[in-house]
Amino acid sequence: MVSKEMIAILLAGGKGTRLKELTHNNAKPAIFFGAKYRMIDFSLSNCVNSGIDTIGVLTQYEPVELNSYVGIGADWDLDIGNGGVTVLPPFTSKHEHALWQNGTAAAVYQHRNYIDYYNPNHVLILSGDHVYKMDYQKMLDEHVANDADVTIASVEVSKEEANRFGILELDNQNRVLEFEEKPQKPKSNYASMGIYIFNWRRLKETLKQLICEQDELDFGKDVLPYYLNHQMNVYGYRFKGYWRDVGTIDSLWKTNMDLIDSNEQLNLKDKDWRIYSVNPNMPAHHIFPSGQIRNSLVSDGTIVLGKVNHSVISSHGLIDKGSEVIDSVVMPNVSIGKNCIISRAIVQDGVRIPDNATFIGGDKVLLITEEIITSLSEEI
Ligand code: ADQ
Ligand code: ADP
Repeated sequence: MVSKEMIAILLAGGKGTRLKELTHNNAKPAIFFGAKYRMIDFSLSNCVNSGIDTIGVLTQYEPVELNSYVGIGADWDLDIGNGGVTVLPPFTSKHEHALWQNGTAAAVYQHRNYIDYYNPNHVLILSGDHVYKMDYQKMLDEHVANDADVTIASVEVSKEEANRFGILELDNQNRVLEFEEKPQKPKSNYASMGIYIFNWRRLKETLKQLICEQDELDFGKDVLPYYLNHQMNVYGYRFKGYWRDVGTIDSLWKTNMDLIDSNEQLNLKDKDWRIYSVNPNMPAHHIFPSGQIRNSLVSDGTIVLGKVNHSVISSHGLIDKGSEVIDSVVMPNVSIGKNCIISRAIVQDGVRIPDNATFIGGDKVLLITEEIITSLSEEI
């Protein structure tokens, strides 16, 4: 077995409660995005493009769909011998106290044998629900040059959203002076991206010790504060590109809309940094004579007889005659009947909207689910 310089662990087990029904029976990283993708495609593709060929995907919450989607990783060119992508569910053994992995760092510690198998110098920790393009190799170069114990990727976020992130203060050498996980009153809007490179030996020793002392172990809440309190080398990596943590209905909608409105920020046409996805193998989308599409993304197999404006429409959909879809995100396998109006909404995958329905979102984006359609038809 050849030792690897760095392998990646992709945390894909969170419940994602703020995405409501979209995550009822589907893990957050398996959620559809941008007409062609699922959220996890971004982190997996970034790994492949950065030359990282070994990725452990830690699952926990509703992993069935994620499992079948990732498969053996062939769609990302990760179906290789020594490494590739491995979906790692929680397990019990005579050494483990519990099946349930309480917190992100506890989950990583449970899978230490997987990591040890590749004997890496460094471990890259990723989330499955971020939309971005990033070269992790550049971050590793800085991590090694600084002789860091951990390097935290960081980025500027909007002031209004700063309290949903870990907030950092860096000095001009990029050393982390302060870190606060989701503070109620953030001191700045410089945020942790939840992406870390750890020296593996150091991390394993630390987790081994901490796991005996507490039931729950999170990177943001526990491990980073511990590193800082024990004067370890904690550095930040200043990421400059487009990055979004898609954790709420509003941010999911906005990030989809960014693909139309500011597509130069996250250029998905870049041949040097491709975002791979599982191809649904469907015929081309078909716009009938009554159909009209403006300023929108429309994926394969979708049939358009109505009007689509400023929207993101996934594969295998139907937008029937007389209907209008405006400022909306439509997930795969959705059928929208005749004479409907859908505006500022996200339509969950598989939903069938009956004829003559009107759904108009306001300041808060509307999530149209099967439950909503069923209750509507019961009222009639
Ligand atoms: P959050 O994203 O809120 O903040 P957390 O809930 O710990 O952090 O989840 C991180 C990732 O791990 C998510 O992708 C989640 O789905 C997954 N996950 C959670 N528990 C898991 C488990 N037991 N097994 C496997 N996967 C699990 C973090 C940082 C912040 C930072 C933001 C940036 O803590 O400091 O600002 O990320 O998005
Ligand atoms: P959100 O913050 O939108 O609810 P996250 O994915 O960030 O979603 O995870 C929220 C919290 O739920 C995290 O603290 C995570 O540890 C926890 N969690 C992870 N898996 C599960 C699960 N299967 N059931 C309940 N909570 C979970």
